[in-house]
Amino acid sequence: MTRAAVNDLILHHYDFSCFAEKARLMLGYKGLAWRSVEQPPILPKPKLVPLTGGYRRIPVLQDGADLWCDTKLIAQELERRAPSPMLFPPKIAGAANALAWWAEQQFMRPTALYVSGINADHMPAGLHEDRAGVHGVPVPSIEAVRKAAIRNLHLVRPQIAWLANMLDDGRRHLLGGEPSIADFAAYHVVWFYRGRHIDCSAVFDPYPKLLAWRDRMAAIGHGRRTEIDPDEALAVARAAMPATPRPSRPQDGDPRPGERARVRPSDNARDWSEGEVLFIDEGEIALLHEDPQVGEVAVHFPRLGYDWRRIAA
Ligand SMILES: N[C@@H](CCC(=O)N[C@@H](CS)C(=O)NCC(=O)O)C(=O)O
Repeated sequence: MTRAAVNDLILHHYDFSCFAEKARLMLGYKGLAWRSVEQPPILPKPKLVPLTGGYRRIPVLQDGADLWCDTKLIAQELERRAPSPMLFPPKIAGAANALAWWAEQQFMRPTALYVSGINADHMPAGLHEDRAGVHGVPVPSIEAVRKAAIRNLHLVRPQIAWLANMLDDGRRHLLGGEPSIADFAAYHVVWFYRGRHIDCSAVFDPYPKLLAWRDRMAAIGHGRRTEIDPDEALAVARAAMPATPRPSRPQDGDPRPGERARVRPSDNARDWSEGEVLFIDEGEIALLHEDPQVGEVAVHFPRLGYDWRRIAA
């Protein structure tokens, strides 16, 4: 089966998701057309989970019967399909990936707790309860959500100062003149402060260069977006076969193609997806999963930030 054209891409997302904003902006940076499926922000997600075999997070990229989970892998898939402009310029790829990892692993969570705390009374129904489940903690009282804001403000302020310092010499982007994956990863965290019921972006006011960078990133836009119904995305997967994978390069101890395995995020929303290993290398593991609604799908995960287990035959 040949790969579909770049504009056959479907993004499963919802508007206020910050990781989805990173994906939307990367699609815009690559100048791509894409179809948009709005998924619910909380469980149940009956039109997503059949495609992913259990993974519930947003965003997920789809092309036919192939699904890419996690924006780290979505970024790499977009780079393969549309190499220019680059998200991972070779000379700075290490620094860019490391900065992106910091932004998403350390800067994002206190940001979410700060912004959600300030907006505690204005979040969609059921969100606080759902996110407690995602993070495996008891459901907090609304008072506890409010109180988390001030504690987390003290954690985000020094990190905002780091970001501002990186831009202080007048550079247009974090690692030079052009955006890299570091900018997209840091930008979507900064984006999250804005546009909530109570806007929280005054924390950036002391840093005009950071604000100018934020506005430059926002101006990249989202590419060409067309809305489709979630059932259409399920029908697309049902009508297609997973694309032929690249040759695998398993590392020591890895499951081999053809073995059964399961994979889940190691940080939160730790729901397993299970299937036959279709592809594996140092950066990615793809499972062939079968679902009565969509038939066979290939569900692709990054290695970093994910656990896997072999399933005995
Ligand atoms: N590492 C993941 C993180 C994705 C993530 O945490 N997404 C949030 C939304 S911004 C999510 O899915 N929350 C739970 C949900 O929507 O069900 C990525 O890069 O895609």
